[in-house]
Amino acid sequence: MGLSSLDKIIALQRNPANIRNLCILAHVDHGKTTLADCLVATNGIISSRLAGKLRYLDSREDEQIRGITMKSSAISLHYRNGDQEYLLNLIDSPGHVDFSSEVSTAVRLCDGAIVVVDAVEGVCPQTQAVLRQAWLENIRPVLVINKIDRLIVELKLTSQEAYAHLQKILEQVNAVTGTLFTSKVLKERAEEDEEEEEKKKDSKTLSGDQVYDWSARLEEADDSQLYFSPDQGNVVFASATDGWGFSIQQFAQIYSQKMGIKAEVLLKTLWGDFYLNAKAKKIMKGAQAKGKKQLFVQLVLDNIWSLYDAVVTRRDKEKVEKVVTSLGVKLLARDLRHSDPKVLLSAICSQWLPVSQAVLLMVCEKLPSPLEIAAARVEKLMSVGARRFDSLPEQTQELKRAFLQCSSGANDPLIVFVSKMFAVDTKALPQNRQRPLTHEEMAQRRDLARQRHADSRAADHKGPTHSERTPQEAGDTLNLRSSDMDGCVCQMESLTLKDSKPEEEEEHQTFIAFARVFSGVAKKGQRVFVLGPKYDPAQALSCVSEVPHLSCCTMESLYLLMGRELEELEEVPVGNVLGIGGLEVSVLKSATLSTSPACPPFIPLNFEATPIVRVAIEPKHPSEMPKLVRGMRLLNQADPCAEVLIQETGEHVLVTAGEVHLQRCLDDLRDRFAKIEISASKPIIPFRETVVRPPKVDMVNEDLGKQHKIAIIHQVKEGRSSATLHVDSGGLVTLTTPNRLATVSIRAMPLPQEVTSLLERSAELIRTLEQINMSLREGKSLDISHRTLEAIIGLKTQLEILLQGRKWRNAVDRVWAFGPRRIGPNILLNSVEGYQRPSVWQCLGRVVKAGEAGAQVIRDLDNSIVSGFQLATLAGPMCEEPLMGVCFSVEKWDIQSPASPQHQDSLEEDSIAHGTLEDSKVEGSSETLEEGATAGPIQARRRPEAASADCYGPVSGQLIAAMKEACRHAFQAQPQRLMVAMYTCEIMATADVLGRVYGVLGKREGRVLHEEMKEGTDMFIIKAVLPVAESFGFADEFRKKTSGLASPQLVFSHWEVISSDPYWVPTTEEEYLHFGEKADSANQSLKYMNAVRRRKGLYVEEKIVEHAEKQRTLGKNK
Ligand SMILES: Nc1nc2c(ncn2[C@@H]2O[C@H](COP(=O)(O)OP(=O)(O)OP(=O)(O)O)[C@@H](O)[C@H]2O)c(=O)[nH]1
Ligand SMILES: [Mg+2]
Repeated sequence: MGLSSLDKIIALQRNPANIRNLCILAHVDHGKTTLADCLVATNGIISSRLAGKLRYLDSREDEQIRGITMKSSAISLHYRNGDQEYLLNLIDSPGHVDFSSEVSTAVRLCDGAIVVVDAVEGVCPQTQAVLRQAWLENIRPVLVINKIDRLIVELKLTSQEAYAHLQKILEQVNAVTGTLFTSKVLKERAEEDEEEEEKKKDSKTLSGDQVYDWSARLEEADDSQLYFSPDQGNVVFASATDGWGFSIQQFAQIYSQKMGIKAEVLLKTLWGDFYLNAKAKKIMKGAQAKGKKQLFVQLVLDNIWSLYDAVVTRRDKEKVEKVVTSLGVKLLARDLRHSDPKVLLSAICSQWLPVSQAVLLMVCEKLPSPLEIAAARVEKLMSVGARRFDSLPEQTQELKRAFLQCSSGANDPLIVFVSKMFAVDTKALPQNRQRPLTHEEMAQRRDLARQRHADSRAADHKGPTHSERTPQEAGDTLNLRSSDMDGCVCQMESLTLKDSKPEEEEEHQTFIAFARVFSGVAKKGQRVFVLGPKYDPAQALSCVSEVPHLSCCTMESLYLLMGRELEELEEVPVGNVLGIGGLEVSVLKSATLSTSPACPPFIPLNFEATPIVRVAIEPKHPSEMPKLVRGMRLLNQADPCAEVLIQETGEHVLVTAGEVHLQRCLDDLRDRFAKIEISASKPIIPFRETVVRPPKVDMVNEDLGKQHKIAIIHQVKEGRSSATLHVDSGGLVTLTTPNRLATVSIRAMPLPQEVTSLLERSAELIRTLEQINMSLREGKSLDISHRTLEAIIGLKTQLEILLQGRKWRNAVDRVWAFGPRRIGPNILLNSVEGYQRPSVWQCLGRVVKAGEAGAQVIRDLDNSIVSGFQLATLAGPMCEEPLMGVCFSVEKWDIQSPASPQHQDSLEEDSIAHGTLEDSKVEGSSETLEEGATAGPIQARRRPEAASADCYGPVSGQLIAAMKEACRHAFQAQPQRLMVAMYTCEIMATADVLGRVYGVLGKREGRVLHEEMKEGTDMFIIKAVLPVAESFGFADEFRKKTSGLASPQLVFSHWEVISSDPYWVPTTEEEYLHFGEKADSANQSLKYMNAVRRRKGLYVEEKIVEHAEKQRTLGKNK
């Protein structure tokens, strides 16, 4: 980058009114990076001939090879429109669903977005997702309908048909926006009404009943600015590869001169059902009804269609020349002679309707500058968790002003948000890069050299007193003047020091923070506070001592992000996107930086992708483990979505969003972060365990009730009952702790499916609820926002609606805990008679009536029950996977006092049952002894009761273990099932490959949900679900089978119960007849379960050789 343009950008950074921070968003392959190329070419960074082919912002090798973007990257561009100069901080984002977290990081830093839609494919799942993300972050979108050339060349539509097609696409996009808008308005309305009602209650002025008209609010709300419409100037029609694009303003201007119609009139009528009455020279309405060509078709599309016809389809040289002269375009002879008509086409188009002009103009006019940041957005960014903005400390609320004014005065606090960390090669940093010399510097050096040459000559004449130098030395010191000498020596020394560093110690990768300044000026070397996500400004403002979640760091260097390159800066004022060096120690993935402790941390980024694909990783050579650990740490920091963890088994596990993401992470680890050979396990597929209602029919669809059960030969109910365990026929499990002091009775029940999915969806809310409960238990009071309370009440009401029936009477009020990890989709119910403990809803106020309030005391050891439940739900008995959709109801819970005589008896029994433990009972000793301590058996029998508990460890621990075991047995007493994670995939395919699409789906246990034909094309859209377990290699197989014509996008959607029972063996006569005694037909869930068990090193019940006499070698088998 030339110095002059750098200076210009630095100057422009100081004028927030002319800055636009924007990102390009779209579904995968809709042409974001190609469009970015066209914009980058306007700044001379790449040649305009290569624009659209180079994909400059896809700087990684794998991005170029695969042809998809994987990391979002930013570039600053300069644009002049008339006398106004603008600075555009442009971020290109990936469209592949695996990398949607990169979109979230980009959107947070921007004020506006260009949404690109492929004219053929229309609105796709990711288009909807990005529109929603833009909406949630309150940033304004503009639309580019790209690839219009495909309508001409591929689909061969007429201009009229293309118009109808484009109209439909606009409708689709607006429908998505409309839905978002409606839901927001209705929500706001509901909130306002509630607030009003509360106020009324407070002032006790009750008015009569009111009838709310919900649609009234929708009509009142102004949505005119919201929708995409060409006459609003927020839509550009383009073909990025051919280099053309236009908004209707451009055509309005062209034709207003030609036809003498006012530009404003044309602007309103160019898009829509208007036509030109040639005789009357008037624009009239109702083109469709009268069978006339719309103005847009006649004046705009027809021109483009005839150009394509002349240049690409017919290659009519004469006509081309005519068109060229009429457009006033100048062409080079080599373009005219080129064998590829596309070259000629883009040469003409890029002069006639350059896409960059149309897009940049729209961006500058329609997207907001940082100054226009909405107050609502600021409040949302600052209100973390359950807190309300107006409950924040006063100093914090004052910061809102700094945000809104975009102030960059000396006293204004600096507020920076870091949305991700990215790694660059240390050698590529500007301070380590050799800078090409500017003209002035070269001239200066030339002068110096001449002078030295003259000096040395003069010296030579005087005599050979001057020591001789080698030519290289002379070159090295070319620019040394005696006055500069000292500085240079220092510089040299520092260089030598660096060189002498051993190679291994050198950091190859440096982390740069991808950030934006929201207030104040960031200066190089400035010290700032790093605010963790849990930081509370109120705490910092009230106490002087150490504050949790607050640390300090120095911004060692600031960079201007220029795609593949970085430029060093001294300071960056408010409203700009920048890179910050030197934060790798203090910031993991994202953070808020500020000079003011009153600043709250920003709300966390909302990621749409769920990391689901996990693999275990190990180095090829075990000695390289430390390198791998370090590499994984770096990878974790460099990727917003990847998770790195060490499992209890000691495995290093990497969790990614999908197959492509996994591949990229592995490549990064191998080539950049660890630089060692690694081997990755097969993807570890997550499962869930659940119970279902007992079946009413058997496997051959016979009613079970009437069947005469055959003696259970195969189903061995091993060791279900023992001295401490009792399982009754109804599935109630009673378990006693080893010391016989406590007994729990538990029953497992399946939760209705709607409840499970509701709990899953509400995980965040339940976490908040849990936090609130925790603070209540600690006696702290928390100012909970109205919205959170509403949400909690909403969740409770929904649960009450869903849990109907005798079995669930009062169940919601008796919820003891959720699990695993206190937020999962399993419920612990308190059905213990006479134990009234506060439920999880205690923050909502009294659940029981005032009279009973006294009874609401938490019993001792209550926590152990919860812990046991958490453990049990974390790893189930089938294959140690988490449980889902199971309700454990504790029906009895007794703790006996240790001195009771009844207990002594049971202790005697117990000592028989646990023969090995006998010897640990020591007479008269109040000391705690470890199990297995050697002591005489005679002494043991006379041991006092009080100390007996100790030999089994603390009672709480025993109770945890007993509770866990009881839950597991209760679970096993019900029909158990495995649940698989499902992906949804939307596939677009042409009719001729449809058969093969179904073939691949069928083979992988996919299920087609629906199929429809895309209007105006010969494409089918197929929506299907597919188990994650079957998805590996799916995309590849798909591409191969359909010759690359269809490529699916897999998005995690839900968990599904596999209907087959993994423990199933034939039990009825019919089943025997149908399946045979061995019943060795494929049992999918058993296969999955055994695979997991084998991976975890658990016992797998399998017959390796059955009928040994029948074994034959393969050769004979032919
Ligand atoms: N016919 C046609 N093809 C285009 C046009 N724009 C882009 N393409 C092609 O579409 C493909 C994808 O383009 P990209 O720019 O990489 O798409 P992207 O949206 O950046 O894709 P991701 O970053 O992977 O989401 C490339 O092969 C482009 O050549 C266009 O206007 N017309
Ligand atoms: Mg791209």
